[in-house]
Amino acid sequence: FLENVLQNTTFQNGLATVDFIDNHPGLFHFEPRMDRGTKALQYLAEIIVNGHPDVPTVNPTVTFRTPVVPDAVTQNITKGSKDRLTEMGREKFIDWLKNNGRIQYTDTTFRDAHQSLLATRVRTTDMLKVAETVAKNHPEIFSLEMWGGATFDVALRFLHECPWQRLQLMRERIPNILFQMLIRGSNAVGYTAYPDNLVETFIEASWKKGIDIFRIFDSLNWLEGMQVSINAVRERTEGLAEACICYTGDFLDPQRNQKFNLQYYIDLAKRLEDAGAHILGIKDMAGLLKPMQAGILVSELKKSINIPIHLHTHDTSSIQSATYLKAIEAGVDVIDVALASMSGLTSQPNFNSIVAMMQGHAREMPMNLHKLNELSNYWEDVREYYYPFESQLKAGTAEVFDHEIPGGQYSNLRPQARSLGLENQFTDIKKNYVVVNKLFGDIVKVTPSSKVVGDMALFMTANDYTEQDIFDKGETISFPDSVIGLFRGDLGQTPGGFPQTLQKLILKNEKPFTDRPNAHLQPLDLVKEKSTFETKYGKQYSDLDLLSALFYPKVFDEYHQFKMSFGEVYYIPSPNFFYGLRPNEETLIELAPGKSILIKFLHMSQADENGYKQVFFKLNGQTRSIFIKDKS
Ligand code: 3PY
Ligand code: ZN
Repeated sequence: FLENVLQNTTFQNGLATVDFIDNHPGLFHFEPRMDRGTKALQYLAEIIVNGHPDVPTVNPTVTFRTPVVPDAVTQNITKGSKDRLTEMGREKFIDWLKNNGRIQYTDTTFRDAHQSLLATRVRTTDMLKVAETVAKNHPEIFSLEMWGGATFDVALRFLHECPWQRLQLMRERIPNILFQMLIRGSNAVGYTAYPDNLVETFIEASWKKGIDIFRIFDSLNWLEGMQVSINAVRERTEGLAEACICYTGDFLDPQRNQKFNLQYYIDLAKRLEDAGAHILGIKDMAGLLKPMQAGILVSELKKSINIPIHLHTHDTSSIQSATYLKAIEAGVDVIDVALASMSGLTSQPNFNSIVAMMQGHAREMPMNLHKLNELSNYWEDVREYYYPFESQLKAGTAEVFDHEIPGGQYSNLRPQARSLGLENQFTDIKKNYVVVNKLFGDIVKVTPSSKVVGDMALFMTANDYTEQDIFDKGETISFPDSVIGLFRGDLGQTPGGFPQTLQKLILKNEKPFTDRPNAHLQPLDLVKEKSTFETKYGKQYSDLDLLSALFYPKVFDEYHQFKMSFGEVYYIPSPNFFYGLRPNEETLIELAPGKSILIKFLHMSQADENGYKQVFFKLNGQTRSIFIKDKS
């Protein structure tokens, strides 16, 4: 993006002197402005000629069904949990949640379900189409998890869309149901520690844009890593702080419960309540909480704390609906589910079937199951668009109880192994994941700590190292950066500390720290950051975009470059976004409510001597063409 004179602050403020033109020749270079239709053509032409970089295997035989948006059962949107929170205020709302008796549902379809099944690739447009229907047909839903976790990064990096815009557009369509996000404590929506004031500003901005429940966790269950976020939710918003215990191991297994035993979870839950959590989250990111354990854990927690309990799991083993039933009978207040067609395996248990399971139960929450099934059918068709991102997992596996790999990571690890040429050794990688966990002293494994364990497992597999080799050759091994960071204290502290012999081998002469990694970071001067940001990008972006850039500078820069070439792409229908158009195929693109363009791809020329192809379209009936360099 080149700034031109009209965007220059010196010029705008009337401070340009006579030599201004000579000193700033670049400001008088005006980029040709392209309208949105032309930019959309530019994007489609690029995909038609060069394909989508993320979709290497376009299968020409695939045809997509047209997803059907369920009809609304009411004309108007009726009140839901969001209205209840606003009307009651936090304290009364929490009392209501604890005492109303009915099981409440969080639908994760808009976030964790697709993060776990489709590499987080579901696009805003596919969500927007059913948003109003969700608001009208299912106001009984307690909350919609629709933001945070990996969605922030992936939206900018791979989908070239603004995560804030998704939040805003969804909020406009769903005013009545609580929105929930996942926030990685001091790692916020990223993978490293950020300055406290960035995390605080982010939380406040997210609340203002529509997030109500902040599910806060720390990847090592370190309370200090969550406290800043809990305080920020309490002090800077009127939303709810749901602080998590991340569940790992098996507290009923004498081989696995030295560290993570029942008392450990109860103590942590009490500390989270004391730290100001409004709700306790049990975050079972790998789906290790078996039914008997869930019954015991929830009953014991209910005796020990006064705040409501929200249970999250992944159905990797395929028995987690039994876990839910046990937890419901033990008094859990809210459970996380995903619409049928987006559920199961590494995603959450099946919403629709659990509603059916609960029929006749004393704690049943009546739902319109027929409409919920129609909604699931919509997603079944939409899911087809994303077929290149499906993990190859075909059935639930009890092996998860051995390797403990979180749902979101499990579907990612195989492609990661493939990219390193290690796919044939996937069994060894899973075994090494267990070895590494033991080496590291048995730690909680969830983003970002799970990534470190994964990196080390890949590293050991690639180099054919055994556990013994790590100790014997450790002094000369240069460990992966993420492993060094973990042992330095970059992600915080683990219960009982890191094993010291290994820590010395990994860190060599570097000294680890045991205080908060964020305490080593200077607070950001947001005014100064804003001005640097504007110098770079001009005035076209908001303070929210500045936050995106502060979390992900390089990704934001690429997002910006992309936007300069292709404009906004979130409204391009997914089949066209990923696969372009076939000759004579038409697509209707809704640029804004009531403003649509009709694009038909006609044909394309052979490449000229410089490698450019001319792509011909009809745009609202007029023939247009675009030149695209063929990169093949
Ligand atoms: C995330 O941090 O993205 C997770 O989903 C962790 O479970
Ligand atoms: Zn999850």
